[in-house]
Amino acid sequence: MRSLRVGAAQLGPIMRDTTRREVVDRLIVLMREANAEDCGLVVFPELALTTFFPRWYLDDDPQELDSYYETQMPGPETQRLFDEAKALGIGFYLGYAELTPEGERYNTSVLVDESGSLVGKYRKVHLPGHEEHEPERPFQHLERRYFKEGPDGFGVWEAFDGIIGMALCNDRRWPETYRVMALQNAEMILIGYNTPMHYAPDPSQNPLQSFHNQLVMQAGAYQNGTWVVGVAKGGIEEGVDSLAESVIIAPSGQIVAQATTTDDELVVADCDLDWCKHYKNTLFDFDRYRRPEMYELITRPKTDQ
Ligand code: CDV
Repeated sequence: MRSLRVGAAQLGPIMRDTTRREVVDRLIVLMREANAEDCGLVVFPELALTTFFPRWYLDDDPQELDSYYETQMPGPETQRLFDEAKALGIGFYLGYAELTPEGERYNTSVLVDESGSLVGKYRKVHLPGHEEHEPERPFQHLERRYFKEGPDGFGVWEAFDGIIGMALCNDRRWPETYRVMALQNAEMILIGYNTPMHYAPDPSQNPLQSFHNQLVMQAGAYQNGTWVVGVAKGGIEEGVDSLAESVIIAPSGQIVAQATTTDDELVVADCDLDWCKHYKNTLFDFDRYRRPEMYELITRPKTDQ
């Protein structure tokens, strides 16, 4: 049995004036807690180093906007996290805003192994929200203004004695996110998220936030025979209430651990990576049962009946 004990390190709110140092302190507390529980991997949320700044239109203050991005990973403030991981011998996934030397901006995550070395980087593919200021909204969701769509797609990495994939927030709602990684034999998919309880384009979805969160990640896990670790930044951040409910989901689609608060909280589960084989070798034996030749888009002529 290849067992990986994983800690889903949910974060409560991070305010506009919270410093990186204060955030990294909180991440280190959670990392130490995960280590004390013998975790081999700890998973932090999307944009885990700052407040969720796409809620503001910041054209009047480009300096403030720039302050939310990392130009290096590890950088001056995050090096402590890498050092701590190495000292403890624990790996981590971390979401953050990336500003490249070429001036490109991405919503990014990294996977770091137990020696503190970078295993891989993922740049968010499905960017929700809008490009322009929409003052009629109670708050903005300007991911499409502040980030470029990730150009690299969904890769997987050999790490932690398994095959690990990464995604970010809105990606979790799209079946192809999981399927593209499962076609590369993903055994565990790590997903950080920031999900406001209010969805301005269609508030009828507001009461369904929790249901949809579980629906997509449980289906993604089951239909692809993979573990899914979904980790929130939840609670009321700068007046915006966001879903917490971080979860660890087995390849059966069952939730094996779930956060109970909307604050910093670690939930832990022993994840048997060999459990994936049950599904990948039976119901979801892709080589045997998938019919990709049937997946072409065909517009059929209208028939009489
Ligand atoms: N950060 C996100 O990607 N949030 C989206 C919201 C805006 C719908 C999500 O899918 O949770």
